[in-house]
Amino acid sequence: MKVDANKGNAERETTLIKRQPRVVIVGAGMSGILSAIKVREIGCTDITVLEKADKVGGTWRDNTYPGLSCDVPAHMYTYTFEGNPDYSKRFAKGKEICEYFERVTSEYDVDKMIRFNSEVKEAVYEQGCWSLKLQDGEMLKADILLCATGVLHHPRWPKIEGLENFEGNLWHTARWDHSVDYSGKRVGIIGTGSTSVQIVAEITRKVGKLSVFQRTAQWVYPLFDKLYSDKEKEKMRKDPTIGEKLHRRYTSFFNAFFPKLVTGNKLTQFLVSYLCKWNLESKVKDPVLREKLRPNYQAGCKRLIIANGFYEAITSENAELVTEEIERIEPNGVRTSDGNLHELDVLILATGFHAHNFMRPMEMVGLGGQTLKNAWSKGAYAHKTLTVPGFPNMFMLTGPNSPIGNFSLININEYQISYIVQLIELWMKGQVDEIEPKADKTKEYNEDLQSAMLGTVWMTGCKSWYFDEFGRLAMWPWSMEKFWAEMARPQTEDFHLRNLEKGVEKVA
Ligand code: N01
Repeated sequence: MKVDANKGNAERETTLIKRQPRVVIVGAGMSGILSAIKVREIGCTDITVLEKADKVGGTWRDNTYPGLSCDVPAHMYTYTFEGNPDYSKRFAKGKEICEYFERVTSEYDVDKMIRFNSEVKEAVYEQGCWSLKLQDGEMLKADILLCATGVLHHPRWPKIEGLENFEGNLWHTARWDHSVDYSGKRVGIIGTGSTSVQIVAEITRKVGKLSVFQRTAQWVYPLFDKLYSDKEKEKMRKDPTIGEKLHRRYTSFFNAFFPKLVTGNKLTQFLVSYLCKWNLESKVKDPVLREKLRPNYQAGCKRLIIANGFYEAITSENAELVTEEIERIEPNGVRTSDGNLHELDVLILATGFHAHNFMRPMEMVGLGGQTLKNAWSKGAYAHKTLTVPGFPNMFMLTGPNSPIGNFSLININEYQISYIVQLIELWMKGQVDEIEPKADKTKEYNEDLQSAMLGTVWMTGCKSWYFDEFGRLAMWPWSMEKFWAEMARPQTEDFHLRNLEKGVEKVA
């Protein structure tokens, strides 16, 4: 094990730890790996990570499409306690990021805690204990349940007539079919979100013809990339403080920019809009194409795309932007509302994800037999993104209303886990058996969240995956400073902290 995380912390805590919880973490993506490390740091020794796939990495394992990279600077997209001097460039490729998570998993001995091919189907809570049922019927017990199941995880297949009749090759971007050689072929891609833009930039030069089906134009913010030379990487390897400084610098830079775009800072909005317009106007010379690509809403309303190469690709001779509505899919291609059939050999669905499922379809039954399906029947909600009334001793990473979209998820998850472990420590000290957020505090919190949404850029007139199926904005409407402050320490008065033996609530 690279860092003896057990040792330092276990020594710190030994005198305080009265009992060991059985901790189960669902998911071995970036938040699950982090959770395992951080829960072990407070002295937990009985930790199991259940992963339904056969590898770690979550979204970085599932997404393998050409051009996949991270639009958050790589040195910010690492855990604060473990840098990566080997990144090839500022905005690293998906493969490198996945390799980073694999390395951390093995160097921190998280692999010893993981059980692969273990999908949790059901979790039932009773008297301080979660009973988990796996896909093969095996049962497992947990005192503490951590759901690290990710956000952009369930591919969204569009409801388009005739999709099932397409006779060429068809796949969703998150399930890329590497057995198909698309070079020289007629390829269509539906969608123009962050994923599509990266793919278009990469594959246009290889395909025979590319048809990009755009329903809504998107603002594209220029990505200022940089390659790291062997010399620079060597320097970072020798001196880890360089990577740490970069991490801090990018975090402050990002914070000065993208979250403020959301919360209505006029200067940031002006700068971001200016750079997006400059990007479009300087790279797309054809006035007709340029206007088709120009969004009619404010930059940042939809998730801002940060990318290079898209405008260059879409203006190349073998690419066409199709803005007519898709009428149906036919065996040979896509029929649009102007009557044209766009004949295709390959059709790629860059149509995004069901972003509001969280740990569902896993079924959860909490206190008094209430189900999560019921509790969330009008939309997913949580107390401070982490806990749900009626579901004690259960904590979510990147739960509802986490500040995703415009910040590094790693930063968000590190703050969330630091809050969660403080509550787990109460359990370990024997002070409480059952930790459940109060329903009235959660309601109040969610009312504040929704009223704060009114002032955000997301409400300025566009549709996006930030809205759930009930039309509620499922995002974080405040500053990152507020998020960091809220995650610093749990307000114990927000929770029922129960001693089950004595049947009383305890003040921790
Ligand atoms: O998905 P999206 P994505 N007919 O939902 C269109 C993260 N990410 O996979 O805008 C026609 O953004 C839809 O059209 P419209 C990032 O957070 C991160 O691209 O709804 N079109 C849209 O154009 C991102 O936001 C990185 O009108 C249909 C597209 O499909 C999130 O993932 C890289 C349609 C879906 O766009 C999701 O991005 C990549 C239909 N029936 C992604 N249905 C990083 O670098 C949907 N569309 C970190």
